[in-house]
Amino acid sequence: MTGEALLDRARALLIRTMTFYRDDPRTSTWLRGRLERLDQPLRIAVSGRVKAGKSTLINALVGAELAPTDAEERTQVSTFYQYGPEPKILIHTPHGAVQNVPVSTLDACTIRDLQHWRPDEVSRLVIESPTPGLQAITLIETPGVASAAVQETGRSALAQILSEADAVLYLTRYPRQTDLQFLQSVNELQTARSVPISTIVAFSRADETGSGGPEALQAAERIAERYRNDPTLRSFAQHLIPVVGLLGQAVATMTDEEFTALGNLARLSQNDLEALLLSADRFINSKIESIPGTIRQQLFERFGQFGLERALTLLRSGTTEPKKLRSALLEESGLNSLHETVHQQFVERQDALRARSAMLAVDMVLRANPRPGVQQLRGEFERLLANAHEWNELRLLSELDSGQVRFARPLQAEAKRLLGAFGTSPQERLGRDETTLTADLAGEAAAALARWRVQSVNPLHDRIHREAVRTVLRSCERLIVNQAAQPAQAAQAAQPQAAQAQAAQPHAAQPHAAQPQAAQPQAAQPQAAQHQPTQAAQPQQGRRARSAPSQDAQSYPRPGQTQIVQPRSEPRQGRRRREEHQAPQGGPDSPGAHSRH
Ligand SMILES: Nc1nc2c(ncn2[C@@H]2O[C@H](COP(=O)(O)OP(=O)(O)OP(=O)(O)O)[C@@H](O)[C@H]2O)c(=O)[nH]1
Ligand SMILES: [Mg+2]
Repeated sequence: MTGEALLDRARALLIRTMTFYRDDPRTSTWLRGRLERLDQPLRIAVSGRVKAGKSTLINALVGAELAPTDAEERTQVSTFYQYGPEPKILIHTPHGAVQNVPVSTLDACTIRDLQHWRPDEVSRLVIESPTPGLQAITLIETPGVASAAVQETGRSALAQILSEADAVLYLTRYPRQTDLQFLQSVNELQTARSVPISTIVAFSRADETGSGGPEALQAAERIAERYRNDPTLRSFAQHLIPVVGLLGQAVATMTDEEFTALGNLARLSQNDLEALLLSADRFINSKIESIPGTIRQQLFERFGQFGLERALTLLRSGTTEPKKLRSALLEESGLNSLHETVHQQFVERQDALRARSAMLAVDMVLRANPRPGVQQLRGEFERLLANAHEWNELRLLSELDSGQVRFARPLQAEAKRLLGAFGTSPQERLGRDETTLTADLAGEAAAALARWRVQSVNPLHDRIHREAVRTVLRSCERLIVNQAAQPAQAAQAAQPQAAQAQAAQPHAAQPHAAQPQAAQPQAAQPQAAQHQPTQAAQPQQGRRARSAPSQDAQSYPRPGQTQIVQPRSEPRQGRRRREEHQAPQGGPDSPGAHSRH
């Protein structure tokens, strides 16, 4: 079952459940809302403790200053940032009324005032904006975990919002007990037990780690690495990434005036610059004719000390083109890495994540509103939950990360890669780059299948490991089936050209009909396919284009919007290689070997 087929089946079950409850207007209306959401952008909840930097990171991800940021506790109301053709604010009351606040522009002050309402007066705010960064995803900022707002209304309101999200981006400056409890509670939602909710943890405000300064990010990376090995945290979240949201936000929204001012600062003498950067006061209030104090203050507030130091160091070492400077700073802020992971783990898996949300809705209704005849729906629900391969993959990835399932080196790393931990395209699953020929991919998939077949008869594996091997084998088989479909497409695409060539040269060799077999994929590759850089990403693109009509996943905005061109394969490959390099030690066939993320 592909992600799309899975989504279709989940959608059909949702519709059948809606029909079953059609005499109950409240339930069927609620289900209709869930149904409509399946065609809307993916919803990602941005959650975390008070002042973790949620609003700042939302702005950095979206590439616009939409969410108000503040040093005081402000965000009391769950706030949805979603795409809309015109700026609009919708206020939802706890009683279900929706009020439209007419606005011509979305300014932080208006949103900030509304966010300060009590949660029993305003249950949620919906901010619609024509920002391109919101075309593929909707971001939901929840009130801070353990904040006054959450304590007042109990955790149920927060749980409600999280049950509406397809995935969670959780921010913490340093994981504590409340963070773990919170992540645990998210995963204890009933359907989540069978299909873990996709969660990424960002170590936010990483520039403040330790005593701050230039070494802060390395210190944050060391802490992240420690937590990547913590089985408790890993069972909730498979990805932990240090980020400096403040720098990401500043770079993603940097103006020409700011860039010019940074350039002027970089031209000061080393001594003057060092003296300036000693404190905020000196930076803002020292007398420098060429750079007005107001712009220096703006730079300090928006970039922070760490961001300024990094920007000036880069400029002084010759990175003077705006595009290159932005790109380098986004890399240093961790935002590129976060974007990449959000893309891999959420956007590329969006059909499976949406299907999961649909299932969660069905589950909630069947539990809350049982009635005679519901058993059939429950049976369908259980079957779909048990049989969808995408969920088996997500489950197994979580088990591999938490240490419940451990394969020996290098199988652990290979299993994760084949299951799509580093990207779900055939190239990424097979650890090849984007230019790999279809024939090579098919050969690689067949080799992986053969390796894992050996594991399927390994007498040392217990039941849970045998099941895990079956899931990996299934992923290999699907890769082979997908690759087998490619030559047919390539051959079709090549037909007009081949016909022309034949007309010109009647004796030219015809491409063979493409009928590769799983076991001998190379032998059956048609010539046309050999010259195609892989076509494998195409079906995925088509799928995404349907789910997010206005922007396909290829153009899913990177931080800073269009300015940043990051070669996607590089960071992924880099991460994959790092993981494989760090793969667990142990005998090749021992299921008890230790895993290391
Ligand atoms: N140094 C530094 N400061 C940051 C960073 N991210 C956010 N901040 C600052 O931290 C404060 C809180 O940031 P917000 O983004 O408003 O945090 P929040 O989690 O949305 O806060 P609440 O919604 O009120 O819980 C602001 O003063 C931000 O400027 C960062 O990466 N580095
Ligand atoms: Mg906030």
